Amino acid sequence: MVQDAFTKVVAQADVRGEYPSAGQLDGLIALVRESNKRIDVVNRITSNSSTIVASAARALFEAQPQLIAPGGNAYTNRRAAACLRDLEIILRYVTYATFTGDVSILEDRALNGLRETYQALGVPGASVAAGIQKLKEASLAIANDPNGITKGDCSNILSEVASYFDRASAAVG
Ligand code: PEB
Repeated sequence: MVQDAFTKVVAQADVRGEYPSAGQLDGLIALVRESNKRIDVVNRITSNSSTIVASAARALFEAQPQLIAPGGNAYTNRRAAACLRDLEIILRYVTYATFTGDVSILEDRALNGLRETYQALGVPGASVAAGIQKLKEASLAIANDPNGITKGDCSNILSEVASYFDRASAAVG
């Protein structure tokens, strides 16, 4: 089920028939307090998404040129386009997870069954996983850019974002 950080706490409390714990409330208070960072990160990734996808694909094809050579899974423009599209979809779901502060939308709507889909299509999952790691690098570089933004400690939100990319690459790799 798709949840956000708040819904998740409430749903867990309801299963126990209890109020949310003090620790859970502290977590949600911290989430609200830090929410400008979260929204800034989502905004930066979203508004640079085509640059991020293009540079991740370029880096992937540079590292694994056999993918775009005759016989490779991304050979022909149609399949290279499908590859870029897949990276774009993953990036979009990572931004949704970041925005909601919860991995479930990424899990349920993108990663669930993706490994099996790739196996059935003959798309090399390990290469997709490598592409997702390139997406992560490109996204974090842009999110972490100190220019044009109030300086602050963004290590928590950036490691959370990194964990969503890692989850996605582990799901297909
Ligand atoms: C998943 N990818 C492909 C297809 C689907 C997905 C369902 C088949 C249908 C189609 O082509 O549109 N769709 C995609 C996704 C969601 C979704 C993530 C989540 C919600 O709905 N080939 C490579 C690279 C890699 C790649 C390693 C990184 O060599 C991707 C990019 N995906 C790739 C390719 C195809 C594909 C389809 C090349 C086309 C395969 C083919 O038609 O032979």
